[in-house]
Amino acid sequence: MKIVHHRTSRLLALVFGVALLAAACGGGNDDTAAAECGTASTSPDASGVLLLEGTDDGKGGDNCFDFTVLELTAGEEVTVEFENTGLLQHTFTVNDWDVDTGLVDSGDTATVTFTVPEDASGDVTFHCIPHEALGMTGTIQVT
Ligand SMILES: [Cu+2]
Repeated sequence: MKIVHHRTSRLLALVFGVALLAAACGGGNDDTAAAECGTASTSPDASGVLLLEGTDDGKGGDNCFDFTVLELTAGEEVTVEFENTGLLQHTFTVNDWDVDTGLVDSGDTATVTFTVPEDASGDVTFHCIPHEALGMTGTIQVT
């Protein structure tokens, strides 16, 4: 049995190409296109500001949040400063709470302020609108 080693540059080109194709088609479930975004968590500072980035995954993909778990408290006011340090346009969007930055260009920062609903609990999903299908999603853990 022959073992094939992918050359890094070829693999990166493939991942990027598939990502573009999937984004253009608005879908795609090819596992090779899914970003590996990690599981880092964060929470707002004492003044309610939460810094979040739309960024790359360090492996050639461009469709990650730098934190994929946000720890929020029911009833608290949160200001998300969403910086796009990636290459493509990204959003920070919480459908359940009508929160959306709109498309943010590479290098730009968008700020959105919202109040976590008093009756919220458990896990709420956030995502980037253009790249949800590529795994650019995260979880808000409400306590
Ligand atoms: Cu995105």
